[in-house]
Amino acid sequence: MSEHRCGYAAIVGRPNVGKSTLLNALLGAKVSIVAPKPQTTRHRILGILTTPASQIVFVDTPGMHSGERRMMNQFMNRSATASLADADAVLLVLEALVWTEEDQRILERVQRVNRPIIALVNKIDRVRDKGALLPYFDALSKRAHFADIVPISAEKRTNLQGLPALVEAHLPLSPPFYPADQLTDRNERFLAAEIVREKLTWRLREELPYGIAVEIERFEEQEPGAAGRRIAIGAVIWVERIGQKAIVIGAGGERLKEIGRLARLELNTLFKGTVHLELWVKVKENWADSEQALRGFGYESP
Ligand SMILES: Nc1nc2c(ncn2[C@@H]2O[C@H](COP(=O)(O)OP(=O)(O)OP(=O)(O)O)[C@@H](O)[C@H]2O)c(=O)[nH]1
Ligand SMILES: [Mg+2]
Repeated sequence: MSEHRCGYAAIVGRPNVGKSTLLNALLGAKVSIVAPKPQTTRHRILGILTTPASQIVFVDTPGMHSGERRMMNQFMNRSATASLADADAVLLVLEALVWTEEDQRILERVQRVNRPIIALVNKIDRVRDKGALLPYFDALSKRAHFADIVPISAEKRTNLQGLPALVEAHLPLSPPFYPADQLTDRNERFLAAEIVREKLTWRLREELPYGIAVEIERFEEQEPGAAGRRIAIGAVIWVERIGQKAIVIGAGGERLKEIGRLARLELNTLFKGTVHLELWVKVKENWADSEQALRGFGYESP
């Protein structure tokens, strides 16, 4: 135990680069939701990887972004920045062959905390001409001093095996912070709300997902049945305007029904049992600009 290492590794980067996909792949379990649209993750979420020699506490963060004026976006950016302050190592996730002004701004913010930075160049499965990666890595290595630069595909799980060892090397000697069987700091209630929001994000077009929050009003575990656990969940989907309510519900209630079906199926798998899910759609005008509403929905302002 004296050689045991434990600490935090913050996963940061632009929205949509694949941070949450990476966290889930590293853990071999879904603890953070994923969607093909930016700004999917809104909260700091821990993913705990325990081996005999170490415990790495990965911190998934909301994608850092600028240009959004809403209070929710400020909360998201602050939460990502605060995760940096606690980190023993930083995993900066990038998209292969892409370097934007936003990446540059994030790199500068990361450099200010003065921790080892591992650059993870993600989505290499999309790069047809692998030769194009060499000049990209070369340019990247000149932008900052990186402890490592690792090409990966979080989605295809390419080149992830060696990552924990690279991170471990930067962690202090310490006993584990969490029990060996704990995967995340978030409870099932939180995960249920997130899964509903994930299905909404996939099913709704354009801007609408950003104005949606999901709140679990009821989470009741009943006596287990023959098929395992039985859980009754009631969730409210909060939208910002009455017109959005109609869109979420869809003609004849079809869209909401489909979202409920998809969420329920996934929750059955995640919770290893049978979930009964009831969804309501309610309006809370401009909740994403209301500090009180944000706090009510569990947004932390670090
Ligand atoms: N082709 C490819 N797609 C990927 C890879 N990793 C993630 N994606 C896709 O990229 C999109 C965004 O993934 P997320 O994991 O939600 O990205 P994120 O960085 O957590 O995004 P935010 O939470 O919005 O900041 C999803 O459609 C993923 O399936 C990869 O290695 N290859
Ligand atoms: Mg994410």
